[in-house]
Amino acid sequence: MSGKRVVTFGTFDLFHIGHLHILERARALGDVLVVGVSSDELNFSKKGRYPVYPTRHRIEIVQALRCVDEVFTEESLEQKREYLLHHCADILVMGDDWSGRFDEFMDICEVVYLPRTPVISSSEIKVVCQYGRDDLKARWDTL
Ligand code: C2G
Repeated sequence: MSGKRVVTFGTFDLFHIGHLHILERARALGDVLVVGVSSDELNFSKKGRYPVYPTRHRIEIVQALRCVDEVFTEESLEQKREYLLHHCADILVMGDDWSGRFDEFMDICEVVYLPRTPVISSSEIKVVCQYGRDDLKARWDTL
């Protein structure tokens, strides 16, 4: 194995342009992009509800992206250090909603927080599905 390995984590539910853009920017920081997709159970334990799409679907969607090289299931938030070591991370990338939260791993890899894409999120998509997207359309067109 050669090249700089970038590792990132996420749920990637209702996959949207913000997800794509962070994965593309993460991949551009190195040569190999490894994505830990959080399991349904991890989401339930964290948020008290399951994602809309089951783990298998979310993994298949992320795996199919041109910018993604490897995917694994993130089963536990507490195992981040093990995941980073196991996947030989040179860089850990997260969106800046996680700013500072993963600084403890700076002893084993570089930690980079990239700016989130504004306006769009899985939660907002759920709202749009319920109420329509008229007010968001103009903002989404700028992304
Ligand atoms: N993201 C982004 N722009 C958005 C929405 C999300 O850049 N508009 C980024 C997030 O910052 C994150 C990644 O996309 O880095 C995945 O986002 P989520 O699916 O919301 O994942 P999250 O619930 O933050 O799970 O161990 C950490 C968790 O697995 C992260």
